[in-house]
Amino acid sequence: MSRLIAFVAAALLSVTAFAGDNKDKKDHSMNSSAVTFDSLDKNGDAQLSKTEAAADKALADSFAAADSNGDGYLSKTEFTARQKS
Ligand SMILES: [Ca+2]
Ligand SMILES: [Ca+2]
Repeated sequence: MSRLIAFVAAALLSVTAFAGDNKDKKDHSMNSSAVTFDSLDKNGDAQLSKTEAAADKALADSFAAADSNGDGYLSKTEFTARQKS
């Protein structure tokens, strides 16, 4: 009986650890990567509008916080500052 409990507990633990691990890896790769300012700036005006930022969900979610001067656009400086924080 206690062996069964130990087995179930171990199985649950490894499942949670695995899931947590996976999620972490995903988040890191999303933050560090692929999506660059230039690739998001579709119209090439050196500012990201909210529409352009919407292509990157993480950026869209933090758009207001990243727009430190509150003009409704992200400059390259604002975009870069957000990535560091
Ligand atoms: Ca733009
Ligand atoms: Ca701004």
